[in-house]
Amino acid sequence: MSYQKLEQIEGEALKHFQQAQNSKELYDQKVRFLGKSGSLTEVMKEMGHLSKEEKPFFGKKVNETKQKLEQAYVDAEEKLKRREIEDRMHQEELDMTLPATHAPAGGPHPVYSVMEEIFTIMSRLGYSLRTGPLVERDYYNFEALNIPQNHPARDMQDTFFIDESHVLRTHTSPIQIHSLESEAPPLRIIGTGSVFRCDSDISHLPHFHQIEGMCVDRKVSMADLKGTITFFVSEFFGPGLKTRFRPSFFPFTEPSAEVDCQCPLCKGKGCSLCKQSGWIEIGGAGLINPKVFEFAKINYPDWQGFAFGFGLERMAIIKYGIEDIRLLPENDIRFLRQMSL
Ligand code: FA5
Repeated sequence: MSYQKLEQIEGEALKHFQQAQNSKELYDQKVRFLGKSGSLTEVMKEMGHLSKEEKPFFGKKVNETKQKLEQAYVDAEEKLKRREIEDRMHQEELDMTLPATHAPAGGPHPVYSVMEEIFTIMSRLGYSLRTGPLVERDYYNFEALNIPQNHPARDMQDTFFIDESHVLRTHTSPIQIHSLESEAPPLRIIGTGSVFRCDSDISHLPHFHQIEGMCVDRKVSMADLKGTITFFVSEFFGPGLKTRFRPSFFPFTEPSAEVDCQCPLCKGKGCSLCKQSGWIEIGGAGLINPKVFEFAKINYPDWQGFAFGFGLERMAIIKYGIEDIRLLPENDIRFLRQMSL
């Protein structure tokens, strides 16, 4: 009777192991047949009714059945796992026909767009790009530009000093000296990059960018300078905004001028951006001072030149009508999105 039952349990267990649809169902069947209170344990309890001679044979048979079922369980479990993986792979198959998810793309910062546009305009006039170090020797930032130690002109630019003889460059004009020292005229160069001053309000930043232009040739006059800047400014802002030149002073140019552009917000009527003047200063310019040529060991008046230096952030606020220059370095994504070009 017990042998018959054992065979019956084996047959049933094998059938249910095969039919289980997932790991949970299979495990439940394992508990049902092989668990502590499972069918096999129950049948072993019947051993008590067997004779002394029969007991070892029956015990052996029960063990064989148990081993066989345990192996059948392992096989069924493996088969189920493989099937589950295959099903998942099938469900998660890559569908190349699905529309792509949107990948947000970045854009150039308005200051860099301004920089690029200026290069494009100036390269049409034969100017090519130069750069220079951000940490400058005092000599290049001041001395060679005819701004001697203890000269009041140094107060024009509030300077961050690194040590006694090095500064964070306060303007891009040192690029003029590097170029004059290392290249032979005639020259038409444009230099750009970060500059630093201890300065901060609605129209001043401590870290801003400038663009420097320099032309050195046999005969250069204020008319050439005015013509170049007028062309450049009207190409950049469009013909709608007027520019004007005001007599000014820079130790490295003589004569010197300040270049103003009409305020884009009030169109010259006066507002908070232009401090009610109707004009915004974009930079300085002038004919290169013979003293600068002397420092750079270039023969004046055989060679003459003009130079100009504009603030890129100022040009950006004029072009895009931005009311506060400090929005530019803040990099608030909502502001930059409005500016995205
Ligand atoms: C200069 O820096 C001269 N190197 C320009 C120059 C070059 C004159 C060649 C002659 C020949 P200035 O300090 O004025 O000049 O600065 C030039 C421009 O930089 C300003 O007109 C303004 O547009 C911008 N700028 C100056 N300070 C700041 C500031 N703190 N934040 C933003 N822009 C500024």
